[in-house]
Amino acid sequence: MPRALTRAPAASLVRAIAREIPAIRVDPVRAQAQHQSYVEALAGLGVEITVLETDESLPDGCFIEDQAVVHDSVAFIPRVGHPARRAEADSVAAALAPHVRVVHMTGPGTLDGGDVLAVGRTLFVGRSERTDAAGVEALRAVFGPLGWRVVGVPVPPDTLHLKSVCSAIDDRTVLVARGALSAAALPGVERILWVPAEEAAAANVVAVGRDVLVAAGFPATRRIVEGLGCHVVPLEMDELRKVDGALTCLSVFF
Ligand code: CIR
Repeated sequence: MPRALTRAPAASLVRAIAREIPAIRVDPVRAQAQHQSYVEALAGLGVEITVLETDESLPDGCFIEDQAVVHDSVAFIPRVGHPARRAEADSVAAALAPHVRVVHMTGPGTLDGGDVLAVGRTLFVGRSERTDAAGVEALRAVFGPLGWRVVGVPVPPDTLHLKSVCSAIDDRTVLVARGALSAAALPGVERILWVPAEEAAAANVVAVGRDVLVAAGFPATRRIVEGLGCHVVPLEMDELRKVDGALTCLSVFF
């Protein structure tokens, strides 16, 4: 049974980092409801969920994906790119420690889990505002010896993370927002499905087998995913999106 770690948004989400000041302030209660629907959807697909305690001192704490990269029973705990989010790591590492080997990033550099896209045995790593070359090297030092190919990918300047504009559906298929990346940026990926630019926010999906969580309100993306023979689970994400949250951000699978 797949397992995922999550943490519900705190009331302090109003102080979360946001690329743009949202026209309307984020409503934590609505964000909590959207998060709860996400957790219920994963649980309904047979994912065993561990929920970390909500912590008011961590406004971005629900975006747990950034704090750990887990593969082959190894959890890499990065130094994340935004200093205000570094206090989130300890509770994530502690929750994973009973289940996987935890390796902390100790050298220079930074990396956010939202920049790491796993496709088959390749980890594509966005070079972004949050992840630098040393961060990519630190990840390579841990996963390279385990047989992972680690490939750096430049992320467009106006984009938070690599996975803000793409995500994997299975070991050979990646959904990409048209105009954000070229196919050449993802060498070796067998099938790229292009989400229309106006639905770029929907390129971030979570696949659990052939069931795929897709942000609600993006009909073209839904049709693309259904065209693969997948079952789409639509989820309202507009509140979390105000503070740059997307579906993958809300969990760490381990
Ligand atoms: C941040 O700026 O760090 C948060 N407000 C959003 C993080 C989203 N995380 C992700 O896409 N993996």
